[in-house]
Formats: sequence, C-alpha cells, structure tokens
Amino acid sequence: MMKIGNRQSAISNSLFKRAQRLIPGGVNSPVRAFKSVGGNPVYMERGGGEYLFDVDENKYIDFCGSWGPLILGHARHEVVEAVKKAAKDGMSFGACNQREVEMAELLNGCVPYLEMMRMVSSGTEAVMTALRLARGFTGRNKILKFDGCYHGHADYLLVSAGSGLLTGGISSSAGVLPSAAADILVAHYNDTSAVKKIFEKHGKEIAAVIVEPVAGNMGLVKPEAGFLETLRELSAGYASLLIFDEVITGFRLAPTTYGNIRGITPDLTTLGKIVGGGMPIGVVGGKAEIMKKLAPLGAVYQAGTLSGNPVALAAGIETLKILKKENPYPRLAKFAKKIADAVNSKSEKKSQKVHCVNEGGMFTIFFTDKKPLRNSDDIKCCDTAKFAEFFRKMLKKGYYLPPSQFETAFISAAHTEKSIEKFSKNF
Ligand code: KE4
Repeated sequence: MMKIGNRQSAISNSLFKRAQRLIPGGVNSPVRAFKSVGGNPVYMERGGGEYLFDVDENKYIDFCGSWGPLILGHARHEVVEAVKKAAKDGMSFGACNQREVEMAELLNGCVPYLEMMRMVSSGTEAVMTALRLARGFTGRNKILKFDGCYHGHADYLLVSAGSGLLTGGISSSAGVLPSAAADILVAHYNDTSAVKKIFEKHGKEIAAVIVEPVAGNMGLVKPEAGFLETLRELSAGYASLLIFDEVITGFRLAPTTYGNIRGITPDLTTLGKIVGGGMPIGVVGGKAEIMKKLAPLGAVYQAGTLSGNPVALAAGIETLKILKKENPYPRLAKFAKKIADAVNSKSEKKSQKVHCVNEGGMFTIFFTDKKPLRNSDDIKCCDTAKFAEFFRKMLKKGYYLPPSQFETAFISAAHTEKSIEKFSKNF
C-alpha cells in the first residue's frame, strides 16, 4: 500500500547521508537539494504516468516533470519501447546514425525557421554553442541577457541568472572570471526602454540578445506585449542576433516553438528537455548562413562524444511524434488554468498574499500579492518561507512540486482530471 499522508523518509534520509559524503551537497544539480524549501531531498525510485514513487514507498502526483522534459508523464510506454529498441542495437556509435537525420527533419517540419541544427547533450551545451556561433558570426563580443533568465551553467551566463542561482539567493556564481562576465550586458525582463538604451550605447558591439521568450526560471513570468517584438526589431537594426532559449518552452505550449506560435523568427533557437523525452539532449538551430559557421564547415568549433546519441534521439523522436499525433496541449492548458483559477479565486476571497500565473501547461504559485510579476525585482517580493511551508505541506499530501519558488511547475499529458481536481481542492 503506498503511503501518502504520513510520508516516511528513512531510506531517503540514509541515501542522502551517504550521498553527501561523496557528492557536493549530496546532489548532482543544486536546485534538487531542497535548500530553499527545507528538509532533505526525496529520493525517487520510479515514475509511472502522473506519479512518482520514492524509495520509502510514498507516492506523489508529479508537477515537476523532471523540470520540463516529461510532458507525456513518466515511463510512457511507447517512449520506453523506443529506447529499449534503440539500446538493443547499441548505446552509441560515435558515428553518424539515421536518427540524427530523422530528428533534424522532424524538428525542421515543426519549426521551419530551424533551417539547420546541431544536436548536443544538454541545454547548457546548446546555449554555449549558440553564443559562440553568434560571436563567431558577428565578430562581436557582447551578449545581452535578462536578469532572472537562466540559460544553463556556462561561465559567462552565470550573471544575474535565475533558476538555482535565484533559488539560492545568489544571482552570479563564484569562479567566473571577471573577463568572462565583462561582455555580458543585463537588463530587466520586459524592460524595453532599458533595452533600447543598451542598444543605443552598445548596439554595434552586441553579438546577440538571448532571452527565454516565456521566462520559466524566475517562476513563470510572461513577456509583455511588444517586448519580444522590440528585441527582434532592435537586434535586426543593429545586426545583432536574436536567440530564443526555448529549452523550456520548445514543444511545451504547442508541437513547435514559442517563436513559431508568436510569428517572431529568432536567428538562433536552443531546445532541450522535451525534445529528448527525458534523455540527455540539447539542440541549437536557426538560419543556415549562421549554422554553417559551425565546424566542420566553418571556423566555430563545437563537438560532443554523445552528440546525436541514437538512444536519446529515439526517446525524443517518439515523444515528438506522440505530441504531434495526440496534441495534448489544450488539455494541459485547461488543467493549468483550473489550478490557477482555484488559487486565485480563493486568494481573492480571503485576500491572501498568493496568486498563480499560468501559460499553457505551465504554472507557478507565487507567494506575493504583487501583480503582475514582470521581472526579477518583482519576484523577489515573494515570501519564500511561505512557499517552503506550502511545498512541504503539499509533499506530505502526496504532491511533488518543483522545490523552489523560482521554478515553473508543469502539467503532463498523463495528469488526470481527478488529480487536478484533488490538487485544486487544496486552495
Ligand atoms: P540543462 O543544461 O540543464 O539541460 O539546460 C540548461 C537550461 C537552459 N535554458 C533554460 C531556459 C533552462 O531552463 C535550462 C535548465 N533549466 C533548469 C530548471 N529550470 C534545470 C534544472 C536544474 O538545473 O537542475
């Protein structure tokens, strides 16, 4: 019988104790450490559909979805079978394989402005490559990013970043050379006037502007009308590149990119998470004339032992095929809205300092009454202690949310009406 209410954690705790001896903080990624929500991290043993099961036999409805990739839910049969089939033929060849061609044609079919693309093994790698390409293509050094956006852990991007840095209350990382950060310009998300001033001053030095077109690493912060269009106009006007980092939003809101949904064509796009179906992946793609700068055609080097890995691509290809066929997106959006409506109607009635922002199958429950939340300054008004209390209460009740106020929760195609109903009754 799976315990839910009186969650036991003896095995999780003993594993965490052992882990801390050999792994810094006991985790392989900081935001998993539960530092901002208190208590020890839960060790998961397996997932199935909308559920996660921990090592102490507790069962959870999962709204973290491995930070985004698991849009179909855990262990989707067809995806697992595709991985098994691919693995039986070998884990990796370090040589060209048919699935690389299949994935490239699939992505190009869903996102025509991905004229060419390169597959790598993580979102960080995709972003690193995109920025090196931008600098190599333009011959310029400066990069404009937005405070609170997170683009992976490449040195020069750990400046005013979101996600685990924001969660940990720091916005930049130690160990990053001042020279690496020197060429990073930072503006507030949605601050078009600041962007205009930065371009007026540095336009000719800016290689690229990189942005999460819908920000997920401050919690969910939406682009205001005109913000993305302004980035497109200004970057084009100064011959800088516009990079949409769609590691979260790619195939999250529709079987395509957010740029394609909005009709805004970036010069480069980075993808990850969903396009790997839960396996390690990143993709950088965009205008052919830029992509052709990549070795072996051009002078911008990038490489990877497991780039285009056949087993990872098998998971990604199957996932994308199912998304195109089943189109779960209206249902994901309906469920996220149901949760948001439940939170917001109760908080209005009881004038509580909490509200929920939703977009498609993404949502964040913010513990502040400040609305709208436009940028990283705004979200710093959140009561993270209240979020932590809420997180722990939900955990005890059998709901696994992302363990940070500054992350986005996700609905999967495996979530049931009943589960969403039950979760919504907590508000
Ligand atoms: P990875 O290197 O973690 O695959 O991707 C980096 C990345 C790039 N761009 C965006 C917009 C991202 O959100 C991410 C990674 N997201 C975080 C959570 N929001 C990953 C979770 C973690 O760091 O453990």
